Amino acid sequence: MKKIILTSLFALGLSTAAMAQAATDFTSVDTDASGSISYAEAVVAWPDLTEEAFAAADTDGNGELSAEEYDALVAAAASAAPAS
Ligand SMILES: [Ca+2]
Ligand SMILES: [Ca+2]
Repeated sequence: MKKIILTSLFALGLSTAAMAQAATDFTSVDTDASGSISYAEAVVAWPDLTEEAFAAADTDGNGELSAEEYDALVAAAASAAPAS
């Protein structure tokens, strides 16, 4: 089901301009509003995110990122990537 929703989002064209301007705040990435970010949700905003990096960010190992875990991932990504 989740896969179908994500596919629909891509079909709606959210993958072009919206991706370039990646909405990476927690509530935007948590597309099903479950209060946590799954890997499937994360890769929509972070196409280069590997499962390994996701697992590393998931510090409590519950398979999803809390707002706190997600913020830490974003901060790490921001400091690792050169400013554009
Ligand atoms: Ca979610
Ligand atoms: Ca977690």
